[in-house]
Amino acid sequence: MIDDFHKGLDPASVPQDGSNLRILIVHTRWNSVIVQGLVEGAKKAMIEQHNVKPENIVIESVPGAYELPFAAKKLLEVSQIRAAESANDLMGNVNLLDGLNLTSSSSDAKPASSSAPSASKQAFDAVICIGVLIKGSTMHFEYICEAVSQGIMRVGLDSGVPVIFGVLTCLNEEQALSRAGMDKAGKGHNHGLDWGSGAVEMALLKSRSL
Ligand code: DLZ
Repeated sequence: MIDDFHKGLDPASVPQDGSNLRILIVHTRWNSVIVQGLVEGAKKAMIEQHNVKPENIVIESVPGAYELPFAAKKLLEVSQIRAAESANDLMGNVNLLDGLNLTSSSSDAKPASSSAPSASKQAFDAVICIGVLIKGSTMHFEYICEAVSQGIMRVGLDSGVPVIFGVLTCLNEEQALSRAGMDKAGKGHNHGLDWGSGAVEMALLKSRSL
């Protein structure tokens, strides 16, 4: 047994400053108590360890884990279109969402004279998908786990924006509670903390010039 065994993610070798990042958390409403603990963990790490501004963490919910990849893809695309639209506004007031059948109000577009895009017009730099899947007595669990893990990876690779796999795939509720740091014995570790740090590190890696 290693004496200084550390559960979870070791810190990166250099500080990861997230003060200019905008992060999307999409979480499920299935297993909501445990999911909420994980969401809080992710927020805590981003704000307290990486200086992400609380107003730059956007939180959306979906019914279950199966819906996570679709929501991540759609919300990411909308944020990218809004950011492009905002950049366009600075130059010539073209609204890219017009005609795309996406819910956006052009009334909140900035006038051409405004200086920098507001934080809400910055595209997301990373997405964290958070959910808890607990095995039942049928094959449902296996199908959903496979679909969700593949779907989340696909959104990240297709978009070029890191998408963190914050989905616990547990055999029972005790395992899930422990991995959210909510077990009675207090020996668990909140994986949400690691997902928050991971999102910041990957967002910075995405824009790093090597
Ligand atoms: C249906 C279902 C079941 C049985 N279990 C879970 C679960 O443990 N965790 C979770 O996030 N979602 C579950 N769902 C819902 C599915 O993810 C999905 O929302 C529905 O199949 C509708 O597409």
